[in-house]
Amino acid sequence: MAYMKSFLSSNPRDAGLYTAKVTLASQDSNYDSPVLEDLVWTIQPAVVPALKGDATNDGAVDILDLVSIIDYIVSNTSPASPTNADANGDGTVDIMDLVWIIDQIVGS
Ligand SMILES: [Ca+2]
Repeated sequence: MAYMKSFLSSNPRDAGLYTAKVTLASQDSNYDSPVLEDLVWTIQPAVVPALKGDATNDGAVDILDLVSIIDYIVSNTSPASPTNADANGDGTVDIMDLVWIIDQIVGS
């Protein structure tokens, strides 16, 4: 009777590339264990939710985001996170996003 063993290369709870080796074994001394290829899989990092208004993508909503959006409006310089720059989520980056961010800064 053959059975299966699996050995993980490391703890597969964190993002990264993992391999596992599968070995078939038996108490029967005549059993010739087949050579199996290592199992390889990748765990992707969790998707970090976008922070509305964080145009600079530095994890905070502050005056630097206002500057980044103004740069975009005035000189078409793309913000680090165009998705976050669309703070009000209407599909465009414009003065209404500045108002949204100012409301967040003043309101907090
Ligand atoms: Ca917008």
